[in-house]
Amino acid sequence: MQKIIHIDADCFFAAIEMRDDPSLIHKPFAVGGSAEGRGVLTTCNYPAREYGVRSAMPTAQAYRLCPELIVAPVNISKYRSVSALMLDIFERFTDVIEPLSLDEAFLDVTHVSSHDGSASRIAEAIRTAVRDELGITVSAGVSINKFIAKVASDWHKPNGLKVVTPDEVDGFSAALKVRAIPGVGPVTADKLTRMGFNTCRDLREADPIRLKRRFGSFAQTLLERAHGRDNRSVNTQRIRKSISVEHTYSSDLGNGKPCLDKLPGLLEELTARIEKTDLSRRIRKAYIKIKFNDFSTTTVERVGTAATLNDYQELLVDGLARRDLPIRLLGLGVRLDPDLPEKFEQLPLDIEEQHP
Ligand code: TTP
Ligand code: MG
Repeated sequence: MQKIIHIDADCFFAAIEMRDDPSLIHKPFAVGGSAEGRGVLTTCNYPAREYGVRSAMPTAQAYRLCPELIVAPVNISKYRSVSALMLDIFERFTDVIEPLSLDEAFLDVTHVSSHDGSASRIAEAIRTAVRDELGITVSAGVSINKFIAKVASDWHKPNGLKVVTPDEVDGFSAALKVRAIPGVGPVTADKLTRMGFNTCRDLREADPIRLKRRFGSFAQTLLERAHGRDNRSVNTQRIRKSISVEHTYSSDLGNGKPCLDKLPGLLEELTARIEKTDLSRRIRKAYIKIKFNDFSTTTVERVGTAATLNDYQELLVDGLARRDLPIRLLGLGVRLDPDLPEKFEQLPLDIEEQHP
């Protein structure tokens, strides 16, 4: 049986802006284009949602619902970098990750042995790491397949965790409205309701032939989801560019020997990760990452380096010299060759003939 976690950040773009300007936290706040420029909102915080303000709403309309709404412009490169850091955190827990958007991903933790192999505890550890290191909250759903995990991550939003155990899947899915099934938009939901199917429990009783006539190949999916079933696997198409480990220390390390003393332990962890991923032949160079206690971050990397203690010591000494401050976080990593993964290497040889 699979163990799947679905993670979705809470009011993602707005959360990042609130982190950077905490005076916005308790005020209705949104991120989007200006009303004058006929802009729309990308998202808004939860206080703004109480006024009925929503994603994709024209900003002018949002002001009518909530005149005191504060709207900040979209800073997509900032959100992209937070998204990349979030993925780095996920990668500490599992290699089987399918990002769905900037703020959302499926993680398969079926074969993860840390946290006693408990998917719920892994999900909590991820939520804590994201909150502590990135200053935003994420909600998580944990279950035996993608469908249930995704529905569950919305259950206790914001900043919530919902676990649907194998025993609970049947009852949990039966009670869902048909609209909760991915792919069922307002039009399909309306059709299903008019056929008498409001919940997944109703849908389970549907005549498969009638359903097929109405919805074609989607009928099969509808019936599976109605029973809480979903056999899709987590699809890791991302091409890995690096492998790394990092550690945030509960009290800051002195700038110097205390940091060097941490290297052997970190390297051991990194080596274990490299061995697990079977990507060692693609290592191009080593790098270290340092976060000082003023939260500034620096990385040091150099061609010709490898994942050896000696190379990391030299890189670390260079990095520590950049600021005379105590250290909050240390990371070791290797950059990988931009080789394509194996499955891309198996392209048919007559590919040029197919695309003259
Ligand atoms: P969502 O996860 O859909 O929304 P959210 O994270 O803002 O709020 P929630 O707490 O309900 O999950 O989308 C993630 C980000 O994608 C969102 O912060 C902004 C962006 N986005 C748009 O730019 N346009 C849109 O229409 C939507 C829905 C989201
Ligand atoms: Mg979100």
